[in-house]
Amino acid sequence: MMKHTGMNIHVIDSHTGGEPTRVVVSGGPNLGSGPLVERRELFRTRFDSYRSAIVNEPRGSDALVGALLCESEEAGCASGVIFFNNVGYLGMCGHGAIGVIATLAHLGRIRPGLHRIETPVGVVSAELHETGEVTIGNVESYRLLTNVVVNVESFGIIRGDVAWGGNWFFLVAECPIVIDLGHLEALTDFTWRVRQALARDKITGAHGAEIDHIEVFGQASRPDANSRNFVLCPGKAYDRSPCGTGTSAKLACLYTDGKLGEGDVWRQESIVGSIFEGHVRVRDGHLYPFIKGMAHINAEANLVLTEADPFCWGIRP
Ligand code: PYC
Repeated sequence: MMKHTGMNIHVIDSHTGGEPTRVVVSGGPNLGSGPLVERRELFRTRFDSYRSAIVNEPRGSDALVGALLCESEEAGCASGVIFFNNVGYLGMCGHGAIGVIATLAHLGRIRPGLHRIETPVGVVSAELHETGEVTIGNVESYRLLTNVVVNVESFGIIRGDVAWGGNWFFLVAECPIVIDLGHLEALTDFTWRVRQALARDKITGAHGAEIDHIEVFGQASRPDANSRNFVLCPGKAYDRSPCGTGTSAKLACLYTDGKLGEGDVWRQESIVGSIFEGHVRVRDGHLYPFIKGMAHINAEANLVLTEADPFCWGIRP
């Protein structure tokens, strides 16, 4: 019989448009109180093994995004949340925020209506509709750089925009590879090379922040969608959903280019065919994206940590 570390981590899993979220309801690291950005730093520096135990193999997968529920600092929030993945920590996460709201509803902690959740990059609103769909009112989003030229190994000159949607994105409007599941390897290879070229050329987000999400666009496969995307996440997994923060960054670019008006609907299709519906609102010259999607709860479990398990704390790169 394996010796138990005494730790059980209660999680609820869901997927939003195919992209998985694992919400840590209890048993995660105790990060105390204070600004969420500081608690995320504490998570990173003192408790990173929890991140790996929760989302990495053998319990998780490269695609899984974790969401640690924390007490919020801001008044009137349903919860605070810190998102993390196979290699580190996120600012916001659109599909994850939709998963968090579905999870809080599943737990009976919230009912349909308007809620707020606090993330390390700001408070977002979340409207839980009677249908179970969720509309996230994201943090302010904007385009930082336009028509940036990078020389990408094996592909040559590629142009794209740098935009913030709660994470930093490089957005390539015209992808040289067909965006469908048959081209996953080629898409991953291309976007990974784009990321490497950005790092080589020291092209960053604001204040030198690393651009760790690459988003490329092509023709939608569904008649009810405006575009289809492929998003490479920081740990080299691709987003199965249309990526909430990536769609926010796209909306910021479209609005700034005059291609989308305030309140106009943009339907972003993902590589697996799921849809996020987005629009923007402008307040005092600041642009706020709204992203609607649906999460489905698909597991509720206790993660068991046993001392004799050589991979108790996950397989790390
Ligand atoms: O939906 O914002 C998102 C997201 C970021 C990384 C994976 N999903």
